[in-house]
Amino acid sequence: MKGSRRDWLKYGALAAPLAAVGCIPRRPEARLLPSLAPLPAPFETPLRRLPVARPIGTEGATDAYDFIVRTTDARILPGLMTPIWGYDGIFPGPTIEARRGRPVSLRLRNQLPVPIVNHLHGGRTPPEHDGYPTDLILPAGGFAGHDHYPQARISAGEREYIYSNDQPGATLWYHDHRMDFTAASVWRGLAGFYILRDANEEQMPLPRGDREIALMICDRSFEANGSFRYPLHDPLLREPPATTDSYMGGVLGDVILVNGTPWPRLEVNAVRYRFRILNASNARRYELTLDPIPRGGYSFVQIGSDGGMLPAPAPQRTIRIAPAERFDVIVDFSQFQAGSSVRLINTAASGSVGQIMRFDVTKNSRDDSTIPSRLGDIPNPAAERPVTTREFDFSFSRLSREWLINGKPFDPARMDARPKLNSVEIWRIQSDFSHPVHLHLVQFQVLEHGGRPGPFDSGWKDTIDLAPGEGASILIRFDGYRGRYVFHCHNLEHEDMRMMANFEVI
Ligand SMILES: [Cu+2]
Repeated sequence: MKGSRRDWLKYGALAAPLAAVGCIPRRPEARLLPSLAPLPAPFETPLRRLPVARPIGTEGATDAYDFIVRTTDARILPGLMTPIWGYDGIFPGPTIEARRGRPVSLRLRNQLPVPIVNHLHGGRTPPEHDGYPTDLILPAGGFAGHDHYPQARISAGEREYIYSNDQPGATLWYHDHRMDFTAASVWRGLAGFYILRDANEEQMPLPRGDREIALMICDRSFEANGSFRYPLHDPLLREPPATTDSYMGGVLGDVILVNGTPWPRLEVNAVRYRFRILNASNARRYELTLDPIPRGGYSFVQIGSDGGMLPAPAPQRTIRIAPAERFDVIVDFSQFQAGSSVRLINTAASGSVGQIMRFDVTKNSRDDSTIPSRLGDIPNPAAERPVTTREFDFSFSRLSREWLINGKPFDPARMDARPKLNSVEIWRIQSDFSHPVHLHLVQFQVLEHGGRPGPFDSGWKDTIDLAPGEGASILIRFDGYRGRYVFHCHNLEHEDMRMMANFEVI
């Protein structure tokens, strides 16, 4: 990494004066795409509880689901209709509730006009079911666009995914992963929760039932007619690239949706609630806190992260959440007066995107929930024996105008790492810019993030957000399955613009 870091500094030194005289374009920042429709007033619409999918059947110990992926009109803005792409025709998609040790079979029937690929984010999934970007499900009605990639595995119209659920309980999510087009497909609605439960968590006296709520936060922009606004290069999403060149740094919306509703409100009793927070945005990061912050100084007690329970609860004044990350938190509304309102705000931005939703504390109530002092079992990283250290540099190429890993654009035909099954490795990742780095198959532990342990890095992670110029070391055990997987930046525009690479567990 030292060599490439020096190279980067050298290029940086060269590029700065050249960029100043206009010879070399600058590294593209994520950009706001303003809505053309009037923005709705915040806190008028109640938060939607996301519907839980019902299995269509049970074969042995497997729960089977069958979703039609199709276009429908959703009512998101007042008085306007928004055409969405939805799993079973809804956005967010139906929540899948799974149990550890009990596999799920998910059949997707593609009635969209474009190919789809499904990835269970955070899942330890066999490679053929992981949603490799070129494992396309073509539209049932046929497809006239780009579907030829090296080593692509094509299904016509529909296919089944098997999720083994052989991992600790966690807040996972499923979303589209189509090669070159993930950003636009997710923006249109292809994302849903996948809640994996286990016995350890179920015996804890945490808030449950209607006091355990999944919150999918994402930003979107709207055309004047209410449809989602996105800077498409090809309006039909048939030929790459999907996103216009001027937005290759990432697309930011000006409307915050929580569970598909702009700036909703939720009535709560003055007791503890559990929120499973997911940032499903393409490129936006949030720094979340309550306004007002309770007198004790902590908005949240974090109990879990991407891959499940933390070892112990962690009080947090704010939480920084990058695209694809999850935070499992407890909010104790008994710290507020009945009759008062508390906003969930985003201190990383101002204006419309500086607020998320509002809680209206209605009345006092009995609370028999508690937060256990010990939560999950996380092995001590010092006891692991890593067999190798690999280095990956995430940076922008001014010459090719692509987002690259170790100087190379994604190539399905090239293998970038071959870790051995059941081995432990350290990956040292380095960034030129803001990149939320995600590995498929594994949950890892963060050894060091910007030279020290980060405030949000304890527990199991599958996504780690690097700030500009920042590095991190992560400890990974490659258990589960042999086969080919990807790792990539989860800024979805960066991912589509090639910031992705392969590893094969051998
Ligand atoms: Cu990135």
